[in-house]
Amino acid sequence: MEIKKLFILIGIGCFIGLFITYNSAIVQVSLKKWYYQLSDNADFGLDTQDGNITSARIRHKTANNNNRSILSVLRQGRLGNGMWQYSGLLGLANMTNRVPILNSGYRDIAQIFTLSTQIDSRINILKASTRYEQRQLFINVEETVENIRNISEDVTLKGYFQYFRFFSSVTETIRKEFQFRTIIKQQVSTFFKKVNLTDEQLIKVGIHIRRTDLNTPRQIKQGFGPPPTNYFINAMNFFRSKFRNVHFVVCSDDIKWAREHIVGDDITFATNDLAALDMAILVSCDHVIISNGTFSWWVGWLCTGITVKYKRMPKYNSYLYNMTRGEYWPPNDTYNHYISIDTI
Ligand SMILES: *[C@@H]1O[C@H](CO)[C@@H](O)[C@H](O)[C@H]1NC(C)=O
Ligand SMILES: *[C@@H]1O[C@H](CO)[C@@H](O)[C@H](O)[C@H]1NC(C)=O
Ligand SMILES: *[C@@H]1O[C@H](CO)[C@@H](O)[C@H](O)[C@H]1NC(C)=O
Ligand SMILES: *[C@@H]1O[C@H](CO)[C@@H](O)[C@H](O)[C@H]1NC(C)=O
Ligand SMILES: *[C@@H]1O[C@H](CO)[C@@H](O)[C@H](O)[C@H]1NC(C)=O
Ligand SMILES: *[C@@H]1O[C@H](CO)[C@@H](O)[C@H](O)[C@H]1NC(C)=O
Ligand SMILES: *[C@@H]1O[C@H](CO)[C@@H](O)[C@H](O)[C@H]1NC(C)=O
Ligand SMILES: CC(=O)N[C@H]1CO[C@H](CO)[C@@H](O)[C@@H]1O
Repeated sequence: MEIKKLFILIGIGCFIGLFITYNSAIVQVSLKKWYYQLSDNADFGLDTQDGNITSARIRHKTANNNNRSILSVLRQGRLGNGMWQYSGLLGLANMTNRVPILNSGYRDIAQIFTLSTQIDSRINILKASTRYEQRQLFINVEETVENIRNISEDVTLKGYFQYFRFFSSVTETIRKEFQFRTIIKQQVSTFFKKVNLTDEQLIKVGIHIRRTDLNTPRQIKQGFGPPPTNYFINAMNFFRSKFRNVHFVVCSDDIKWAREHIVGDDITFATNDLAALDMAILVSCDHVIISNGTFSWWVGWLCTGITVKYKRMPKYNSYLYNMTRGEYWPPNDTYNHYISIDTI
């Protein structure tokens, strides 16, 4: 009995020790390695040499590429950030010849889109393995790739990867995977029927207005601030003069503000509780008008018509602007056409 208690105490002590090591390391920016003893799951392994652990590795039974190291990414933020992290993972796995695996934090994304990447909750153990943390200030794809290549073990990424160059090598794959599941598409068509916007002749323009969490002085200074009202008015007038039969569909986290400031008899306000449904509604419009925010970025990227963005977003020479070296918006291509509109 006493011995059993002692073992339990030692166990708890080790756990706390690991926990503290793990958490204190999160704040560091450089490479860190953790080794973690697992005994009861054959799928996980530790490489040892003369009894010393040399690396922690997950051996995947299902993948026939067991000799390729795994890449995974922590899940942070909401839908838009989850999409960045997923596409960053796929692109970086491609560039570093690794097997991408998702932790169970990605279930929400997998419920919205049909992802090719396997979710495996056991991947959480990689927290205990090697971790590579994206440097906050610069989004440097080449350096990230080199850093990952320099590690032979499995790697868990931590970061937001809000930069399209992270997934440029797999753009087509991302486009294919980020198609809404049938159940969401059905909700979209139910919505359009409910608000009587099924007329094929009608040019539908989605407007995403994000305000509530972007309005602090710090965020505005950093280049994140919400676009001014006049931007939305000008953007709407751009479409009103371009097409005869245009109707706007507004999705916003501040629908009260939107109703007060965005006026006209050619507007429908969507009041859904589901971010994914809002995104699907906006993307299925012919064209979109977007705000700041990762959610808006993805709406603009996924919509295959014209994407109108605020000309001063991100603010010139701001933190956000510098972070992507002025390349926050991807170039126009087969699917994307960006038009910038100002307040004047
Ligand atoms: C294993 O660890 C012991 C004790 O830390 C050390 O003396 C020994 O050199 C290590 N062996 C290898 C192969 O690293
Ligand atoms: C994987 O590694 C094992 C042990 O290192 C080796 O025996 C096996 O041939 C390798 N498999 C492939 C496909 O390279
Ligand atoms: C990377 O992506 C390209 C384009 O999809 C593909 O042809 C290639 O096989 C991928 N490489 C790896 C290592 O996944
Ligand atoms: C990767 O490893 C090489 C060779 O050891 C080294 O020269 C280089 O600086 C490393 N790169 C990074 C980004 O740490
Ligand atoms: C639905 O919209 C069409 C125009 O697209 C209009 O003619 C019709 O009256 C509307 N129906 C209802 C019930 O509002
Ligand atoms: C962004 O870069 C410019 C030019 O290098 C610099 O003047 C400016 O201070 C930078 N902005 C921030 C927020 O670091
Ligand atoms: C896309 O094309 C438009 C012209 O139609 C141009 O004004 C805009 O700068 C281009 N956007 C990008 C990101 O290159
Ligand atoms: C795309 C982007 O950078 N959006 C930012 C808008 O502002 C919010 C709140 O500050 C940020 O979290 C987003 O990253």
